[in-house]
Amino acid sequence: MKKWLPFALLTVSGGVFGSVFAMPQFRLTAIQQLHYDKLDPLWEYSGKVMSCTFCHVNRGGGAPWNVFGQALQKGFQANPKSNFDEVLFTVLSANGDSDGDGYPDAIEVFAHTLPGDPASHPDRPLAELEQEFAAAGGVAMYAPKKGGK
Ligand SMILES: [Ca+2]
Repeated sequence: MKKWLPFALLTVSGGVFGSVFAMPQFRLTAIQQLHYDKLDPLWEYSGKVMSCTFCHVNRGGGAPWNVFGQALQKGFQANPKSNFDEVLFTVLSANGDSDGDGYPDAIEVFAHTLPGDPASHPDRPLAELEQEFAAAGGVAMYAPKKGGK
């Protein structure tokens, strides 16, 4: 009887809460911290908001990581005691362009393109986006929430 319990739990959680439980914590944090949850009221269930290729090479996630994912890994190595949300904010605040497509990572986040894939980038002039980004609050919009999540 006992050996069936994990299977039974998987079946139950795979139903209603499947997407939420299947979504890794880093992705859950990033989606909310970068306001991607505002794109779809059912983001927790659709699983389509912010693809794994935001940080990973493969659509299914896991190793290897793309250049933006590697920037986050380096951030963790530099500050091993930091939480993910702090590392993410530090990397975005550095105003780097991980994939070298001419659009800084934070601008790509703002424009909903992939900061780790040079084939994905905004199709509008950088100066125009930078102005909009600054008017919306700039990188401070992506600061970790004080007092934890
Ligand atoms: Ca890009």
